[in-house]
Amino acid sequence: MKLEALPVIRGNYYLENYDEQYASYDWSEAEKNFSWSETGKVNLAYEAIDRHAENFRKNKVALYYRDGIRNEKYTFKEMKDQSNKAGNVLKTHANVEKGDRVFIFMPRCPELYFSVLGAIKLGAIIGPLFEAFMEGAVKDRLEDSEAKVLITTPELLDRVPVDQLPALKSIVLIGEDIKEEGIYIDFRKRMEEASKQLEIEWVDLSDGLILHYTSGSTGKPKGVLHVHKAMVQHAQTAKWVLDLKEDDVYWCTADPGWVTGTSYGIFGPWLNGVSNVIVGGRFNPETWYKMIEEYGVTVWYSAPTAFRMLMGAGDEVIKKFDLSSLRHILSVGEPLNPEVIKWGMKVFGLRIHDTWWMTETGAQLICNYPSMEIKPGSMGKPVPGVKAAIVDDQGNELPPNRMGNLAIKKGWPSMMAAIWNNPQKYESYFMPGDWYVSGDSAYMDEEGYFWFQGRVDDVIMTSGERVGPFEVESKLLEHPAVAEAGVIGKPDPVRGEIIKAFVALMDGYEASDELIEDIRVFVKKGLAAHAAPREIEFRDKLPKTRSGKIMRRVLKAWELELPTGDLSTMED
Ligand code: 6R9
Repeated sequence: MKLEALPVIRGNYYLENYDEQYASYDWSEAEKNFSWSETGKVNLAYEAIDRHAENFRKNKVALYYRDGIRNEKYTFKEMKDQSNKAGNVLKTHANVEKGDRVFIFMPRCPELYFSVLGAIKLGAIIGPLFEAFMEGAVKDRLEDSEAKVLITTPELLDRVPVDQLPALKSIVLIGEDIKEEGIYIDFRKRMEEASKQLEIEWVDLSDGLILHYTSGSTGKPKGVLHVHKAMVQHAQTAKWVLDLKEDDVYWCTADPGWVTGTSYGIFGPWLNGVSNVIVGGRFNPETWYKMIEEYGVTVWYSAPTAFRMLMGAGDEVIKKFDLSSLRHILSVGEPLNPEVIKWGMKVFGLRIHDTWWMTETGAQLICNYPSMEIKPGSMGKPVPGVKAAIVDDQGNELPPNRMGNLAIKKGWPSMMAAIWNNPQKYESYFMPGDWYVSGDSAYMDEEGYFWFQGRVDDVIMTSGERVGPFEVESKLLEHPAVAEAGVIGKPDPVRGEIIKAFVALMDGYEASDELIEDIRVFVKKGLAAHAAPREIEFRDKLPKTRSGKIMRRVLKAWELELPTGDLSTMED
């Protein structure tokens, strides 16, 4: 589905002349922004925090933290002190050394950020976990990574099967009335007495930084390892794509348990010395708008599900807030429906810019830049220094408008360095020709814009026609009764597959045969006859990952009455 291209919004961008910069860009240019290119002393936490604490940004606010109870802010100098203290706590009481895995399992709070940075300063590999993980999910990850230290809260402790984790040597607890016996350490008490002086562990660019566990369609979640070198791309894309500048107030809504919440919730903004808003607690439309108003958020990075939920909350609530500080909005994680972009235009007067990347890619690769025309429904074009293409199953590049595997030429700075303990899995991502194969299917149009079609295994073949579930889902979402939609191919003896849609209805709508027919006709008229779902089933809620992706494999399992497999990344 192609909508008419919309014009560029505002000037003054880093990528003013995208085509020229794309043609000539070399990542070594971005490396020159870092002192390590001269000193040889590398540590991401130094570049993100200490460097600013020692320059004119010393008293600039680095972190605005807010939840239902806490309302705090920390300057770069204070962040340096706090992360040094946290580093000292981990070093002195938990013997954290370079290369150790330090996992963090707790809700967002300032201490989470102090300890993440403190652990990185020691050269440890951090492993952030979603607070909603249950015991099995926690165990799988700590076991596979052989985590030595876990930082958590007393409330979450009963989901940590300590006696089944022999590698786990210390548990740092953040909370009240902590008893320091056995392997338990009271974070707050130890922070009070910790020194603000910490000697940073200088590492190599190829040393481990962070492990993010991510689920595939089969097997247990795998640990995607990123190294310090990724900072080059975190910093550079935060300029090009997020368009971050000195006076911006930036808010990324993602949790650090998801790669977006680290690459762009911690590293990207702070590597650029930008004030970063972190909001804890649950999603709530009023609270979210209030945060934008109160902090004067200028650049906002979120995800389609969140935008759709805001959309579902109605436009009345928006009118209560002054959101005029916003100048740039971005989205990641799943297809951004043109419908949502239209809504964004209407209520914020801004286009929401889609960005495509993955846990494995570590940073943004294909994006709608603020400086270029965006095409709603398209993910945009590759960032300079990144070669993207559509390839067939043998690694041959396909011409424009042909659907195939979305692939990236190996070697961008933030590419994953390993799959933890699983070299075979790592190798399986690559194809002859040095292509990293994403597992997404897409096509590229004549102007070089990439259009997402689905995960490779989600694409539907019906009566010989290829149908991307996203297109159908997008169209379904335009129907006034549809709140959420997930589309799968259901095996069919005649047509190969037929299109089946699972739909959650907006409040105030009742399931009925008339409504089913109305929705079917709507898609048929709006998209194509072959794209209209032959079957529509209503459900109260659809299964989604915590980052908002409709879990089509769960829908498929429902449909075929098969086991649903690993659900550890599913939201509550
Ligand atoms: C950052 C992140 C990666 C998968 C990816 C794709 C989907 C991400 C998207 C998108 C359509 C976009 N995805 N961004 N699909 N348009 N702009 O999301 O990482 O959780 O590893 O997911 O998400 O299918 O392959 P991760």
